[in-house]
Amino acid sequence: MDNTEISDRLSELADLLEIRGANPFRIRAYRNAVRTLRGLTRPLSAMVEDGEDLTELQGVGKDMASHIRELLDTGELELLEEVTAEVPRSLAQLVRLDGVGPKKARKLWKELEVTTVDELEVAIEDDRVTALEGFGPKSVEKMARAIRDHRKHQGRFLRTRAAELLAPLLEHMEGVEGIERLEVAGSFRRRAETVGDIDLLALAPPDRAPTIMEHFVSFPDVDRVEMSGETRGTVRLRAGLQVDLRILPESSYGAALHYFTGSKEHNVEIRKRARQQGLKVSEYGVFREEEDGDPVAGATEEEVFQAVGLPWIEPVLREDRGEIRAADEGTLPSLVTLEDIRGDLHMHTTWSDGKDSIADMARACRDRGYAYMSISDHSRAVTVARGLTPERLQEQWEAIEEARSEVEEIRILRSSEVDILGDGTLDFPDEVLAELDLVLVAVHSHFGLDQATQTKRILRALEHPMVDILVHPTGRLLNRREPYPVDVEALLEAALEHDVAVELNANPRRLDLHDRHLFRARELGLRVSVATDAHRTSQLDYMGSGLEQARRGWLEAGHVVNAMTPDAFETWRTRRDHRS
Ligand code: DGT
Ligand code: CA
Ligand code: CA
Repeated sequence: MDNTEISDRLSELADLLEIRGANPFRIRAYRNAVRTLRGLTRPLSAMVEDGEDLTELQGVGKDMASHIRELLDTGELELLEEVTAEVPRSLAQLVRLDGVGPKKARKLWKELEVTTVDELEVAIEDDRVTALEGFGPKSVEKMARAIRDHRKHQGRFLRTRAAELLAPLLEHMEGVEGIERLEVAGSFRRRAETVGDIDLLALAPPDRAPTIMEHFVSFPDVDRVEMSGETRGTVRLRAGLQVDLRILPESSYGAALHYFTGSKEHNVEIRKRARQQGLKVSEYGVFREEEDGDPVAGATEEEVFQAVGLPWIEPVLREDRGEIRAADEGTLPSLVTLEDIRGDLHMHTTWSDGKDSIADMARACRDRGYAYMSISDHSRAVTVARGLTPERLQEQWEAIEEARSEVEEIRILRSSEVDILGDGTLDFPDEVLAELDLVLVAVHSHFGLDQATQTKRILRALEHPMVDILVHPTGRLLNRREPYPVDVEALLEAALEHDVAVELNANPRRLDLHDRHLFRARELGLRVSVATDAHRTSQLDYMGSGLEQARRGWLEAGHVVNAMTPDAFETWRTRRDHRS
């Protein structure tokens, strides 16, 4: 272990001890020692080897010296193990955020069960942090900023976020002459949920390339230019997003568009297929293998596909999930679109943690051309979201009645996002569930159960005969919270057995189910509800990102519950005896 690792470990220990509530003098002793260690110019390991007395160092006492020796000898620290058994280790990371000291971290942990940066971000967004004593709006804003900074230089961007960052750049590029086509390829074009970087392709005459490149790198939001060649440039935007630009001639534009759209796995399969036909596919075009003459295709993507005997394949399908074979056999899916959508079956109002009224949501759904919708506020167990008691729920039904007469053009269903309790039972008694038009169920707590227990818990809920839809089935938050450990295959099979639909939560931060699981749901013949979980009218627009995800999962209108005509939907909704 080098000095940095040792001081990091001791600093972490000090943070955790402080969060646990240790004596301030003891904490100060740790911090003083850490300061000394960070300033050392010689390795501690060498000092120990030379037999030096570490307690002669400023601020290093007997305890600290023995910690250091223990770390050097074993690479571990017993005391740290002991403390982390009680205080979640991730809290030490939390206190490293600007504006979150040990006291605040303790409070976040004890009162909101927040232990990670991810969870803090969610809590801030849900307005749960400002409700704590000692957390003013200013200090919370500071934390939010610290989280953004923390994220900035790590990992992938939500595609929707990348789209926001990209829009001004695309507009900027309109200001230069000579670009005949400008398209975003890569994972962005495949509508992946997150993107690593942006791959921009411009079709332009070669003599225009230098001016175009210059214009590209001079975009005001560029933080630094990583590379700027003749036909290829790479910049990093201030927000941290990397953008590649390639300038291409007409003859190879389609081949490059295909190549850089990927996925890599799809490309590999296309090249294999081409080789069997004596062809070679590259980013420059499709060539006959034995000759090195002109390409047989390259100007358009259609041409490239055609050259290998295939119809054009939508980018969302290019993940090597059987799309090439389906294209070959003429069985490519006819993917669901926004025009197919007839309703939205998951949304919140001011009755729980939503920001708009029932009537506002109803008008907004009507304006989107929907024929039906369901109001699904939280049930009582979800106290942080002000879940409804059965009494409040009944009051809400009166309010729904009023909204029905106010907004007549749309059918408003009484629903609820009923919490699945720790043991898999539901948060409302059957008498209450029986009065609902549509029962959604979801997990909001006990994320830490082991996989077998979690799966069993949810299966129990699915077995309940009044359940219609399992919403956000894995609980994940993109880039922020992993799914809870659960056997998704078992969930899907149980949903099929009990005639329960699964949700594709369209919130771009959730997109839960994952596209692979949607694909599996389709295979099993399950029904999927693509729903926004909107907490305000504007979020009803999440439907678009949900549909991109649905399309990546090969879903057609026929698989989607809320693509049914109002009559068909009614038939499905009332498939159970208890509901008329
Ligand atoms: P990302 O950026 O990580 O979200 O994912 P992509 O798919 O945009 O990947 P990226 O930016 O590394 O490359 C863009 C496309 O270029 C990729 O989807 C397929 C193609 N490509 C890149 N490297 C290779 C490669 O080594 N072999 C093949 N066949 N294609 C590649
Ligand atoms: Ca990319
Ligand atoms: Ca790239």
